Amino acid sequence: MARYTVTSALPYANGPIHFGHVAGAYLPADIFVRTLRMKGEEVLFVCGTDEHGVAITLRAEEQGLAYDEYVARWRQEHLETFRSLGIEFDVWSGTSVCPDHTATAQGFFTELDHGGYLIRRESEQLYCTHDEKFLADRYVMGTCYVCGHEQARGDECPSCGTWIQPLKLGSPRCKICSNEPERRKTTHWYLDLPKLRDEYIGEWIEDHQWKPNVSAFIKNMLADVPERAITRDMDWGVPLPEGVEGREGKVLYVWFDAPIGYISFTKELMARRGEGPDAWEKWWKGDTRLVHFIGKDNIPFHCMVFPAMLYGTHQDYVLPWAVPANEFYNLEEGKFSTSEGRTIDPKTFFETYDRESVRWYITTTLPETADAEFSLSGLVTTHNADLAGNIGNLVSRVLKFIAKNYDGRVPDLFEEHRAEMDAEILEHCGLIADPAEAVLAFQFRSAARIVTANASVANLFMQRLEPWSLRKTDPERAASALNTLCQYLGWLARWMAPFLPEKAGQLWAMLGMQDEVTGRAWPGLPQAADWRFLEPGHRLGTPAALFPRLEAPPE
Ligand code: B3M
Ligand code: ZN
Repeated sequence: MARYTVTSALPYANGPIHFGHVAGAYLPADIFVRTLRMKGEEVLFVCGTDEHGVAITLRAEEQGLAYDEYVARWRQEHLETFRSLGIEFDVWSGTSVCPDHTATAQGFFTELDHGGYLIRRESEQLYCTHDEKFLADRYVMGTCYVCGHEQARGDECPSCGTWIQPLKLGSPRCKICSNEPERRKTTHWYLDLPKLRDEYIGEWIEDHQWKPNVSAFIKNMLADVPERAITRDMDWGVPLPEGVEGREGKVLYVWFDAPIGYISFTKELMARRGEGPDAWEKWWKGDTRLVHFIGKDNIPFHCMVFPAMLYGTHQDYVLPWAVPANEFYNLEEGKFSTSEGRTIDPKTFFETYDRESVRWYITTTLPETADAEFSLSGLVTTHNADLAGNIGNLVSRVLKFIAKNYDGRVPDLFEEHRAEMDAEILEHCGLIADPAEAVLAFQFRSAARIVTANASVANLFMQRLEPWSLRKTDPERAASALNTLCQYLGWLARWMAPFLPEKAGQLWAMLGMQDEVTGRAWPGLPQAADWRFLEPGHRLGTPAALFPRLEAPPE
């Protein structure tokens, strides 16, 4: 038994969730968590919205909304998107509303400061005399000094990806009023990443086992780690702790407070459950495996910056056990990107496509080792092949035949046929693997392939035994074969549950089971001695088409 603290990247409360995000950080996490729960592990699954930062204040201002009102809309919208995909967190909160967030984030600041990991430094920054404010990162636009792009933002150049130093931008202008800003002195706090790296984190990163795509990325970064500013001149965010000199008008940088949200949301949940003031600690300080599901653009923060912060507090926080970051998931030919207008909104999508087909298709195409692509024709082909053709066909042939010819009850198993049936389905038809092993290795595509391969086993068994014709020539052998198929469908339903929770539940009900399939223990692989759990004569439910075939999408 182990304990797992599982997080999915906190989505910005600033725009819709796309399938790209779903594939990167949410669906794999949900499958992982569902598998762990069925395996009887202790799991906490944390998420919520990332609600601070300049990108958000800018957008809210554009729309004439108060910041809190603006982020509340997205917090709700995201939750609905996740629900529509069957992604279920234990806690869903937001960094501007979680009651524990301010104190927790300020605590990090104070502890890092005590540890000598914060540097206070005066610097020049662009200031707009018209709007009377310092222009934090994206409030400045100008010409990129690397590629010459004229619409570079003060934090990043959208054309070449350079992390921009705003003072170096050519022809800088204020994003709000377009006037040219002036330089003024201001004080900021910097996280001393070089020191944290040299003291401990560098070595930890070198020694840690990372996913290969993560490893390459993170080890390259180590050589050149900058001190990073963790404060901003603005009023939307977590204020600096009381008593810090010069704190007025400053908040913590969004990337500093956001990952701390994982911890403050945990505290919020434990308080809501009435578990006592220290209950959150077992998820962050005790013996737990911390797993961060993220997309690849979040690797530096989750593999280096946040671990450095956790370590630097000297509060015995655990460091990540695994960061199964995925590559990018593209939509047909272009990136999922609001600015380029190429988006598929999962919500409208579900009017045409079943959420389970979408979960399945995304799982089978996850960008685990390389960028991957979502296409409608792929969704339809995969649904028709794996779900309608393989699993759905199997279920309906078996259950309808039994409904019609055996009064909807599990047929008898005749003792003289037991060994033959066991050997046939458990050995000769190609049953090879337990999908949970691939899930626990973060190989979700391969886990899904194992589920379909396991379903193919039963299809092959049917082809070889042909219970429909056997029924006329050898009724006892036919009944025994169908008994075997019913048992096997019960295993298949449980294997499907983390991936296709709703359909697995429907199959489970068609088998006449009264409880929740997702609440069942993980079955592992069947063993000939005791894998039959349905008694002969057990009344099955009503068979129905589990996965109706889909039409080809419009060109
Ligand atoms: N909101 C970035 C993103 O959505 C950021 C993740 C925060 S995780 C602590 O890509
Ligand atoms: Zn201005």
